Amino acid sequence: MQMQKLNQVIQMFAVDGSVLSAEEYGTGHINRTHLIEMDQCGQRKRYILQQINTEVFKDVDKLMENIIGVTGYLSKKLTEQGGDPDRETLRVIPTRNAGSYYRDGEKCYRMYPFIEDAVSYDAVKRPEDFYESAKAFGRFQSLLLAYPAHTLHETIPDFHNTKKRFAAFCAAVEADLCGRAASVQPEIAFVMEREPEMSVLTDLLKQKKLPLRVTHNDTKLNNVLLDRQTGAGLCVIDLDTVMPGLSVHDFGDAVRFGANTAAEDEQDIGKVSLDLSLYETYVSGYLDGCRGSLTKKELEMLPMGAKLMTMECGMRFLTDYLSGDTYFRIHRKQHNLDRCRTQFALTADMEHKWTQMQEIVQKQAKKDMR
Ligand code: ADP
Ligand code: GN1
Ligand code: MG
Repeated sequence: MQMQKLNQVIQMFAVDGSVLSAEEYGTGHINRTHLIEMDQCGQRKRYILQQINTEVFKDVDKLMENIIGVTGYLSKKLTEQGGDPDRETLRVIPTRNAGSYYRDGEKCYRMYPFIEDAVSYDAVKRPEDFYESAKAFGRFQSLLLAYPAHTLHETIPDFHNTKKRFAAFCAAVEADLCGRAASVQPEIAFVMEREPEMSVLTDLLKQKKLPLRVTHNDTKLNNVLLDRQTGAGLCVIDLDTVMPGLSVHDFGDAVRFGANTAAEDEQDIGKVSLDLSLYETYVSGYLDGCRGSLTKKELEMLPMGAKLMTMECGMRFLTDYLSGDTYFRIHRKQHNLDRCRTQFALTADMEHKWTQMQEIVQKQAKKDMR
């Protein structure tokens, strides 16, 4: 965004001072994030300014209503528990006329204070960090246990309905908008072979064997901030997809991203595998964060959550590749195809390590079963 435009947007928010610098920030695939530094009477203060992706989030009023509701609730809970709401939850900065975001034609912007002395990682460097991220996501879920879930809007309908994602994938293969289907036959076959599994978790939800909870739904490692000094899990961010959902999906999405021995877009598929030790680390941190709130069925289904989130994500990347790369931001040709291939390689490795994945959960859950 041009500096002049940025200045004009920032003017709309209830923040004082003048802009010292602004730079693109983070590696998210959906929104556009800027780190803004302002001078406030000689003091430097930093903010996050985000342009919300309105192609993905069609109803920004509802999206922001969710975020205001959840962050307000978390802030109260944290205060009650002696936490620090200024660092442990996001806070939406209102616009000058008390709105939760600023709309300029098709473009929508929101602002948060930048949480200082915190880090977020795109890959696990130390197992302790992964443990802390798991505990933070588990804690996030347990803090929201009593949140009135019915007041939350579905910001992306059927976001983790794997069965519907499969149907959307089949439609994209059929439409073959870019004529790419012929070149990805092995990937298409990989999905088709696994059709029967796609509905396992949604069926359990329908049968009320898995509880609907308030979940984050996008638990990538870089969506949690860790304290720079102590390394402790600090603040769960990227709250656009906080909706009623399944705990096993939150667990699974984090595992697919963080316990992969390669990056999500690695081009050398030989480098992709499930790191069982990191997987165990995540199980242990997540259970600690959830503080005994997971049911026996949820515990049993954690490995399935990991496998289906990996499968689903790969399928979504492939759907986007077939449809002309309109959803996920790409930085090179075939970026979505590379991403899809890592997810399918990881799914296959999980299938290979299935018994160990189950045994690890059983071992860690012994202290947790109820
Ligand atoms: P996206 O939806 O595009 O993934 P995020 O909300 O995750 O956007 O923000 C992108 C990155 O910006 C995060 O990974 C994190 O590093 C950083 N970030 C976002 N909000 C804050 C904040 N309030 N304080 C500090 N860093 C933040
Ligand atoms: C997107 O916004 P970001 O980069 O944290 C996507 C997730 C995918 C992820 C894959 C709203 O997350 O569902 O798992 O990319 N978010 C949305 O990296 O679709
Ligand atoms: Mg993010």
